[in-house]
Amino acid sequence: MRRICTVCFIEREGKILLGKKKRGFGTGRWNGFGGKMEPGEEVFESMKREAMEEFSLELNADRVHKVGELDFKVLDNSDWNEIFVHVYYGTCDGEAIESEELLPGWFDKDKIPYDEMWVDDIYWIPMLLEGKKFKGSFILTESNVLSEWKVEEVTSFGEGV
Ligand code: 6OG
Repeated sequence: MRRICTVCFIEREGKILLGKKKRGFGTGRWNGFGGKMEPGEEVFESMKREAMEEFSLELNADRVHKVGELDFKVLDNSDWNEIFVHVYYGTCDGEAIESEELLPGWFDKDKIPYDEMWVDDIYWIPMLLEGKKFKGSFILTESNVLSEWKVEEVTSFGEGV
């Protein structure tokens, strides 16, 4: 199965907004907000929907920008899943409000809780925080063990996924 997802990181006053996943895939881990794209959705439209559903935040297309593409192969309950993730970074107004899916938390850039996140994050979040664009590919298990990874800095992204 191949899922196409979004993930978005909001910065405000030097802090980064993360969400602790309360249910479903990745429960208990901090991550940006986002999720699986619905059929027929554009990338930004999908992320805007997730921002509203998960944090009651209104995203503005001028204030968040694509910074990364990540390709995962995840061994999950003895099945290999492929996950492609569009990564966005930017800012927005409004208060992030807890939902059934996510608990919000604001973190200093030098205190990102990598040990409570997906194991791949430490290889690309520092690039995001430095304003770089990147592409990464990872092989890992749902129990968060990484077996192969590669991340490279890029200047742009091609069309399509
Ligand atoms: P739902 O399936 O709950 O969305 N995501 C990952 N993020 C990181 N950092 N590492 C991974 O390694 C990931 N796999 C998925 C994409 C899942 C959310 O989690 C992200 C989505 O934002 C395997 O709808």
